[in-house]
Amino acid sequence: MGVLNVTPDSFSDGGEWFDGDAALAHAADLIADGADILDVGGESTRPGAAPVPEHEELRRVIPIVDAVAARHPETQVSVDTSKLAVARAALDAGATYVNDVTAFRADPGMAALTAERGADCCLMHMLGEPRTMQDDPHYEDVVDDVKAFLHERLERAVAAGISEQRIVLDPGIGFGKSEQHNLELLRRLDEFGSLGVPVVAGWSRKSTLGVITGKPVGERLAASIAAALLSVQHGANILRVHDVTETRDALAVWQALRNA
Ligand code: HH2
Repeated sequence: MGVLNVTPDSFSDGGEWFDGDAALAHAADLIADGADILDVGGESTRPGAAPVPEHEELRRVIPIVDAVAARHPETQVSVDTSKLAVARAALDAGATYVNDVTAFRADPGMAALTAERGADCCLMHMLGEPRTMQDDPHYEDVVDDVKAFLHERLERAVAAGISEQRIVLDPGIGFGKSEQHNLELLRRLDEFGSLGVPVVAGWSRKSTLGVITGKPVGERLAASIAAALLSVQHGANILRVHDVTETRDALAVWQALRNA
């Protein structure tokens, strides 16, 4: 899953793809590099981020979804949103995937919309909301707590009529988690396999990698690839990344070794 942020303030690429032509050129690059899913987002969810009004998110996201879906019909276009109106308009414009970092809690209508349209969806765990989520997050046991949450969200989504084959789950690296929490989620990621649906890992450029390496966000490529490969080793099925070609190369080595 390649990330395309059409925002002025995303934590690693804010402003880079805000212009429509730049966004479409980057989408083409990510797809040529081997992204199977392109995740288009118009609202940053970085710690401390302010919410974006609906009309502004629609203005940012929909023309890009529309153009990418028309130009790259072989690629699944995902919309990274928690807003019903944005998801609906994106599905109308050719998206077939809803990536909701609130796991359909921000707008309960999301589950019904996703079911009705037969779309795929990613349900992610987040403790609290972006503005405050990094203020001393606490868990009894981070893996058990996140897993119980995702299990409940999965059951609700299925009850709303979404086929289980269309649901993937994501522990939400960096969303209301300390470095230790994130590392514990990676170390025990295989425990999420018992939920019975694919697991997403989104480590790309995240701050825990900066803490470990001491590197700023623009210099976390090697650390992101290490985390991506370790996630696969621990059972991740989908990697949400900014650097598709490098991640693909690393995965190719992994797969060659596995098949040797
Ligand atoms: N991470 C971000 C945004 N959306 N969705 C899922 N399912 N999993 C993630 O780990 C995830 C996500 C944050 O990264 P990014 O989109 O690069 O930054 P920003 O939220 O600042 O736009």
